[in-house]
Amino acid sequence: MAVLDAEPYPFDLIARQACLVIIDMQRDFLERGGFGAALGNEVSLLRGTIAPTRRLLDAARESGLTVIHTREGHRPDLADLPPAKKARGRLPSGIGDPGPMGRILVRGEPGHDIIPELYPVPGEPVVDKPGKGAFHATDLDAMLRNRGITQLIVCGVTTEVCVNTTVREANDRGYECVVVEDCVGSYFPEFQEMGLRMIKAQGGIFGWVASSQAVIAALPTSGS
Ligand code: TIU
Repeated sequence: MAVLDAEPYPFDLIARQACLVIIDMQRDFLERGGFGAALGNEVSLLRGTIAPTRRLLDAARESGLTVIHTREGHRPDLADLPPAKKARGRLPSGIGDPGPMGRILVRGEPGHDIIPELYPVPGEPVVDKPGKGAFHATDLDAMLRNRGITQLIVCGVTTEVCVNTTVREANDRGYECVVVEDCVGSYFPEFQEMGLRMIKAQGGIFGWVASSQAVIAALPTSGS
């Protein structure tokens, strides 16, 4: 066990029971021409998360931590796309429609895939999720339980949407979550701040918040 410097109070990290979960670091959210941009967002605000997440991912791989990636998206036939989600925003070009990186948020299309900087390596599961939360309609919970995982170190985008939804789902299922403040990003600076404050308020109502430096410092050196 290692003590991880976190808010609202130190977190007791048990590396063999912990998993790095990287949420939706997909081209559709982080690059121009994708779904994030179609919603009217400036994607450059998210790109600051890439370098610290890369450093944390390297350290997690080095120390033998379980790493799981998620992607938000839908089947090519859109059978898993709720009509309400398709209609939301009244977008001229929305989910399933052609865009500069292929059909928007559709599995198998270039825009749906994970950015090259954080691409999974063999052995790291990728969870394809149709919703904002990573537990809804996926096998993530089974994967975590099969591996004896009880602690999630959470990175990804966006802080107030898929990260917050996933952390709330995980918290209700009994997992302890540490959200890595410099490895989660929002298109809205005020939502970034509030998204993190909502997690750690009230004695850590949904979990803990820590820096990537603090997480890296608490990881075991490989083999220990
Ligand atoms: N729009 C927005 O902020 N986010 C999403 O739609 N998905 C995720 O956060 N992954």
